[in-house]
Amino acid sequence: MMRNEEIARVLDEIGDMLELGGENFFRVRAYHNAARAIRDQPVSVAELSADEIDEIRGIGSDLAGKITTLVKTGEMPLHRELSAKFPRELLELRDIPGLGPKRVKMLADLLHIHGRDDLERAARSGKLREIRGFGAKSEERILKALSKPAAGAGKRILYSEALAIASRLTAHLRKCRAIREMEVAGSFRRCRETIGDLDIIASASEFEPCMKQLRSFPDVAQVLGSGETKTTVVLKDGLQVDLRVVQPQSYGAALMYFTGSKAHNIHLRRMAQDLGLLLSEYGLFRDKKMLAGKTENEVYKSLGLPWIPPELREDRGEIEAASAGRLPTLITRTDLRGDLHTHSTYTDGRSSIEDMARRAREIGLEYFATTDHSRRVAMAHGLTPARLRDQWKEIDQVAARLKGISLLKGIEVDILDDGALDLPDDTLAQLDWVVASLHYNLRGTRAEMTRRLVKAIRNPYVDVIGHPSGRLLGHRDPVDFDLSEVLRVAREEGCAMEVNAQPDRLDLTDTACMAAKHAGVKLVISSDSHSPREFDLLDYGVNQARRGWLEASDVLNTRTLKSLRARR
Ligand code: DGT
Ligand code: CA
Ligand code: CA
Ligand code: ZN
Repeated sequence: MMRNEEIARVLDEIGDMLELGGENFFRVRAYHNAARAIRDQPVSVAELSADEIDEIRGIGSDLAGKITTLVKTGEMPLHRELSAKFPRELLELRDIPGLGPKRVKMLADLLHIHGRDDLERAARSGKLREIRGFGAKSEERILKALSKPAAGAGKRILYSEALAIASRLTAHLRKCRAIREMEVAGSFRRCRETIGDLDIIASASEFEPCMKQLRSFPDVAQVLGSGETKTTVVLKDGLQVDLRVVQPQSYGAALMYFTGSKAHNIHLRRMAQDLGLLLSEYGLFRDKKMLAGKTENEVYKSLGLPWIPPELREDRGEIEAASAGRLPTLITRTDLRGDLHTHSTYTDGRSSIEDMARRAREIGLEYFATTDHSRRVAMAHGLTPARLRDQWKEIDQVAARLKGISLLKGIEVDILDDGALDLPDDTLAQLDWVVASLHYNLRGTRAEMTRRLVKAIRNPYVDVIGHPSGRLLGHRDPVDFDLSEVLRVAREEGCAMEVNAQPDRLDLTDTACMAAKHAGVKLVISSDSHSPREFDLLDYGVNQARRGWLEASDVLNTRTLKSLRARR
């Protein structure tokens, strides 16, 4: 069964190869749009009928038929035809920074370059600079890129890692007195789970001092370029940072443009065109007259829209919702009243229940559940019913000592291979809160994994499925299961889905949150804390929930404890 990512990759390759062949822009874009639409699907496209694929926004009936063929046969005739014409080695040149399909085509046509070796030879012998649009600088840049292994290119870092770097970097930049306003834009501002590079936008009275300030950041390993309005550096850990400085009257427009996403920008620009206007990173213009640009608010307003939160700017319907006055009121961290997935020293947590409780109270939570592992998770000394009863005594003692926070007795019970749970029902029945999670044998078939999850959801004592996909960003692929079926049963059983806030989990994903909300399933944002400090991770879970269009009412742990209890 082909995964969505595999289907999308084939479509992207077709788009790129069509572009290599000089095909028109609209046809090229149709394939890239379709690839994106498929990546955004929370359900497996391979299981949809041609008619259902046709209904996906961004995919026409012609493409829907081709995708069905691809899924059925594992091949798409057009892809095969193009692959014969454009060898993989040539296609992969498009991934070299500064190239892209259009320029690769020029190199192939004019210099007969068909792979990395050809390209390196041409760059070394100074042949590249003879081509329009290339210079000595681009030869240098390309040689540098070629010196790194192709596979290492495009490595993304976790949002949490980017946040740590961005905080130090912006603190350094703010020392520059010329800077007036500044923000980290790009995927970082949209709070994507991983970040490719940092795009910083600033407005300033004088530009050069800002550039100098970035170049002097202690972690800079290399300055790739530094001009009047833009400086690009690579930090020691490999992360690239672009700083763009603009005039204050363009700050909002530049911030908007470089926040993206690209798809959001393209949609807005088309809207502007329909109004007879031009939208760019400099502002919104009618003929030569600037209508807006100083703030984002002003630009959106001039397009007839309310300001759109960056987390929504993915062209997943936010522009339509904004036009209709139906943007969601996104959940915020302060909406959370409790945390319903935490660990203690009884299993793999690093702190006592009391220390966890004190910290939870300190950050303003009204309640939290201790949900240690069940016995099967032997590596973490998972709890037997007897040890669980010991834990309840301790919880009662801590609760008696500590005022101002309510402690819930919970468990993170393992979902066994047949979908049964790792503790007997009469034990689960005595708990305040039951998280059920998959931890072992995650590589089952789609049907098996769906059946396992469905069976766990059917258990009347399960309140929420923990980190439902089991993925670890950059390390472990998600479990293959039928999300729409799981959501359908969860809705029936009143079982919630977790948004696990651990920065390498962020599970459910943003689009899966959207699907859950759409299916009428409630969410729970949980830190899965193993120490008091980790309650702070809740922020990342909230980010992910916001990207999934969630409002406070969609999330159970925004409720008071009384209303949460009434639900069971
Ligand atoms: P990343 O860095 O891969 O995590 O993702 P982004 O979204 O930060 O992408 P990046 O750094 O390539 O570009 C930053 C923003 O600049 C992007 O979100 C939208 C805007 N942008 C970049 N290229 C284009 C383009 O070709 N057209 C339009 N309309 N906007 C673009
Ligand atoms: Ca970026
Ligand atoms: Ca960038
Ligand atoms: Zn856990």
